[in-house]
Amino acid sequence: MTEHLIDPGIVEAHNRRNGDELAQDYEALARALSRRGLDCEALLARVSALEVAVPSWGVGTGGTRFARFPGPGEPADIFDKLEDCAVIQQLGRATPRVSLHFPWDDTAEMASVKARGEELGLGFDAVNSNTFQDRPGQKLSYKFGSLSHVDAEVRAQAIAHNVDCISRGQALGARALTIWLADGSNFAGQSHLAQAFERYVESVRAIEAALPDESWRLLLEYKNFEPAFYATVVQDWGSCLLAAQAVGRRTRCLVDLGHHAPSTNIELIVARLIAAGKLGGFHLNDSRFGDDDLDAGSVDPFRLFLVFNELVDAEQRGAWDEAPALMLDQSHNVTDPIESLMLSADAARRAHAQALLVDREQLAACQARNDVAMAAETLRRAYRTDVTPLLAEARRRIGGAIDPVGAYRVSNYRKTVAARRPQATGSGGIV
Ligand code: LRH
Ligand code: MN
Ligand code: MN
Repeated sequence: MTEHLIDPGIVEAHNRRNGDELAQDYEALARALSRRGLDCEALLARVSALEVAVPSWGVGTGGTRFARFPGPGEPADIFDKLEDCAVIQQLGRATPRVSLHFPWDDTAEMASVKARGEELGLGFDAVNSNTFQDRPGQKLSYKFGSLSHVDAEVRAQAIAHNVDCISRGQALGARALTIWLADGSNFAGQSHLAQAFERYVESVRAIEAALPDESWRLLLEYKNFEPAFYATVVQDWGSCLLAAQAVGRRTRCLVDLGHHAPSTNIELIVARLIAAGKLGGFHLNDSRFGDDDLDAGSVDPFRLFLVFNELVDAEQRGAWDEAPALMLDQSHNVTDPIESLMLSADAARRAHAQALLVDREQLAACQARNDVAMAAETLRRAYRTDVTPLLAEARRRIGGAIDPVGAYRVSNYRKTVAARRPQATGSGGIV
């Protein structure tokens, strides 16, 4: 029996209040879709199956390198974080797994973390290593790099940390390790560009060799800049793909949407990685300038749709051996993280639903006869469809809230936890 942190009676009352309106809207959508030859119920089943993991660090208030303004009732440890993640799942029903980050989350025994997750109805997604910060008492510093460091001893320390993350992941029932590498240089000449990459690949090979079995995945993130401002070791999908291909079958690329220059065509990168058989996963978020980590779909929902359009197309063509893992990776600096994460999971499902609505036969026919206007309009027609009732009905049917943020506000959850969790101070950056 899952322990619900929000009284199910509150959710039921909220759904009763909004139920009639939803029923009418859902029926109208079903009628409109059926005129287009689409079965709303079949679509609902597909949409309900889409799951997005939540990062443990996402439920804390984020920050910039200038300041952090923590809200009331911030989670103080991994158990508090799990509770907030459970609320997101209870109301939104799209986020059944949590992704942990070490050492941020290694303050407790993994067995008790797993047990608490089970009580709350949560599983565990990819674990994340951290060699971009030095932890207190750490023998060697990562100031000049970690997996690509010039000193073999530092590399060995960073490899050992990643291997430790894998065993923590095993204890949690996770099946993937994600590595985001901050290594790079701030000055031309500071680092040998080719050799740094070779050292990185060699280190990742050692980590892949430590994966427990064939089902495990090693997901490599790339990022165009920051914290290194002259050159980053794994700066783009090209370097990431080279690394994944050099390392082995279980190593794949992870596309964090925020890790690209503003005008980059991300859906094209997605198509290329699928073609190479190396698309392992996503960190969903949105951005206007750089790695802004804004809520998924909040700046450019059309781009999110185009990314999902590639995924649905690849799935329908049977173009991959397994679907990429989806996770949110955002920094909530000015919103309640629980609200942002619920809205972002909804944005992912919305983009997925819209992508499922694309008339692919018509699109292929337009492409074949170079009917550019109608090809573009075929995509836009799917994108313009308001699937809000479908997303709400999918939640309602399995006990979630028709309007997750509305129900959350009525529940007073934040106020309740603020009364027992210590108020966090504003110092420090991310969780
Ligand atoms: C840094 C970053 C990256 C990781 C996360 C832990 O850019 O946001 O995306 O996934 O830190
Ligand atoms: Mn990321
Ligand atoms: Mn990032």
